[in-house]
Amino acid sequence: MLLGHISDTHLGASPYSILERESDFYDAFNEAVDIMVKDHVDAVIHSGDIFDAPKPGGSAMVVLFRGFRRLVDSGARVFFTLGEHDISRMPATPSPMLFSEMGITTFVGDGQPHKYNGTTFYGFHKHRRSEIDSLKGKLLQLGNVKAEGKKVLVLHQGLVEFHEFAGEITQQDLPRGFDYYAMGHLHDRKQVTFDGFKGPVCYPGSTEATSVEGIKEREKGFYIVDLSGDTASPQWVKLRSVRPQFSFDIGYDGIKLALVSIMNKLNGLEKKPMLSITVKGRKIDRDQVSADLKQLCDLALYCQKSIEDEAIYSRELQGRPTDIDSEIMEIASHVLGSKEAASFAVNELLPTLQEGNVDETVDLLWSAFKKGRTFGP
Ligand SMILES: [Mn+2]
Repeated sequence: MLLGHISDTHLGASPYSILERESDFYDAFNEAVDIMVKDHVDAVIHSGDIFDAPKPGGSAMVVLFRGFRRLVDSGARVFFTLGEHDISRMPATPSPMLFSEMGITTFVGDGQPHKYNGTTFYGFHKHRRSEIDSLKGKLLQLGNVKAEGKKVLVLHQGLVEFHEFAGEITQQDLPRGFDYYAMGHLHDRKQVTFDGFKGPVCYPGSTEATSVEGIKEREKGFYIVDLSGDTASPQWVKLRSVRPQFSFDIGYDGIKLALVSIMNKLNGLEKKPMLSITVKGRKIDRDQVSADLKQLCDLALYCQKSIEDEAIYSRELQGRPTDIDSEIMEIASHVLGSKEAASFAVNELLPTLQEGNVDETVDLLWSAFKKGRTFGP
């Protein structure tokens, strides 16, 4: 059994509100479909965050339909679960369910066994932080299931081992004995086989960079997994249609030379890149720098510029606190009027906000309110 494992396609996203960026997400998804069709995969797993929003636009729906249709026509069965981006806060049928209604995909986020070609697929839809205990209970029960042949688990959750802040469960919460763990949620690719596990735990990462990921050099892709041997063998496939992104730190003194070498690096790219440029130095002539950067930025689809003048920063840097964490807590306590409120904001709300998970943050606020937690001074 050859498996295609894709995740976090965020169809419909358009970072920085750029139309070309919306197309980039479709390009990346379509390229992954092309490769999976060419490689004759028997099954495809999408691990959630299929769409960028619970109410996707027509373009995103059509791209997804055509992609899934091509996979099905090539003989593959398509399985999927839901991420937090697919699930509305208002109780409603998530948009990707339309495609299982039409019979072209199978929803595996229901915790039930789905048998196909001698392999059993289990999965859960995204559980938010307030629902995590219930998910842990269900995962514990999965540890006891007996299935003939291979077993695959599909989840859209972060593992603490890979991401301290975006993590919601640990590897201890995962049932042992599965041949492959098809994970979604973390946007950077990860692969590890933990001690005592039968198969690897794999995050393919997002197929294009969403706006919360910032602008930096990176690769995007997905997995082709060979399940025919004793142990699963995942191969990560890089997507070539992904728009190039670069982040450069330039010294003010050598700016002209640095710009020439960067322009050479950007030559011959198929898509105009996303750029983040930081110019560092002392007593920077900002108008001159803007003029210098213009030629470079003209080569880019989007150019994020920042100028850090050490002559201005040095006074603050001298007074920099040795323990930044306690400094943040002190400022937050001062602003919010109590230590409890500061701890709630910094330790609980900030980590999820840093990940851009506004929904999850609202969840935390709501459950704190329901539990009657008070933060008075
Ligand atoms: Mn995602």
